Amino acid sequence: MTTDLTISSLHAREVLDCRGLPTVQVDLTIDHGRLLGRADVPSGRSTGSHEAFESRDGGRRFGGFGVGQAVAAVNDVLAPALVGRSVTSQRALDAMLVDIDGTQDKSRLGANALLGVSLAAARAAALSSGRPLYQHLNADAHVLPVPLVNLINGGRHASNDLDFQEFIILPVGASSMLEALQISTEVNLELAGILLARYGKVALNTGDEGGFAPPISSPDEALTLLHEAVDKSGWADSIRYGLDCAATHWYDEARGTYTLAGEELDRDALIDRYLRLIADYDLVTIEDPLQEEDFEGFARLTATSGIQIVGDDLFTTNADRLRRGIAEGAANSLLWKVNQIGTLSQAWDAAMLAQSNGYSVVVSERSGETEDAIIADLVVALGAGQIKTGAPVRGERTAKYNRLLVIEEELGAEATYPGDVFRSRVG
Ligand code: 2PG
Ligand code: MG
Repeated sequence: MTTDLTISSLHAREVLDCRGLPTVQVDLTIDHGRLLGRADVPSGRSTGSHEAFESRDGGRRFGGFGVGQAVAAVNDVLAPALVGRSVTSQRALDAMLVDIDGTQDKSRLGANALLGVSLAAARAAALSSGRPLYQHLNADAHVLPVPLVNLINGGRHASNDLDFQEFIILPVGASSMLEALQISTEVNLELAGILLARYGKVALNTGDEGGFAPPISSPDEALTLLHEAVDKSGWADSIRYGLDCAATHWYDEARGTYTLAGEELDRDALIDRYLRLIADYDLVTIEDPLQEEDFEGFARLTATSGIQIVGDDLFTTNADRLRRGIAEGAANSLLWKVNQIGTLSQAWDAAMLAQSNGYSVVVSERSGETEDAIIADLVVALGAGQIKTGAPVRGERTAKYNRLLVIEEELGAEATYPGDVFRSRVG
């Protein structure tokens, strides 16, 4: 019996994310309701200003964070238009979504409405093919990602005084996803012990992505803590370090300066600071070192640092902004978040543009996630070789890691863990 690929029903509801805030969940069925694709939409806290529009209701309900309007957009606008259409071509379906919305930034219906439908359709189509999503999207998919494991949280993700948002370890010396998680967990346990001994119990509070949020303000201190934990764990040879500075969020636009741990720095002084941190702490990747409009500063740091410089707020998974970055040599890596652009096909195109221009791609969670693990399939489908999905704790983060462990097992001998060559696509 052949599967009927036309959409038989499309329905959205509000569910809660890991912050306890509402988000959109979409159910899309095909084959006369027999196959159900379901997807949840994530949400950022330290968002870039060029991200697609996220619809929130405002008012008193859920403190203003309700997504009732986005849900209604799916149920009342998109469902009548899409039921009876096919999920055979993701590209055609996504084009329809963009058309129906009719705005550049998806502000009529909300990117959170559109993305839920886009991802649910991809899941339904994969089910009809009888293959897991990563394989449905790329029959040759076999590259697991090196995780950029965020063990210390700061910035908007934590209630401490660290300006940088994420202090990251990369277990590049692991030989598999499972070993990468083992190493990361062992380091995290050592880190907990060090924090407790040095600052007391308060230091074991965690931030939005499950990393510790100790009461410190100096980035040197945070990086030293990571190094100490790694040394104690015995894995020093297997680990490199990274940062997401999310610099837009501690940049003072009026003064044109950054305030880092209480010290006011202009752009060039901040770049010098990064060069020192790279040398002192073995950093191999820095995300958003400068504010989101400073393409020139990104280009300068990219040229002088020799390491991976990732554009998140800079690019917002938007091919137009990435094209400008490529032309100007700003960054050499794209942070890839599907909800920044709002459809799977547009995000996919941005990743292809990056890869074909020698930019690496780091698939990323949002700070507001649910137990939906779709990015695990997407990172393997893209062969991106890098994923950022928080600390190895808490259900909304471990859902992604655990899905990667299943994929690694499914791929068996085919599975490739890129290790040291995480920057080059191993596809
Ligand atoms: C980031 C992300 C995810 P948010 O800045 O890279 O780590 O944070 O989802 O809050 O934008
Ligand atoms: Mg970021």
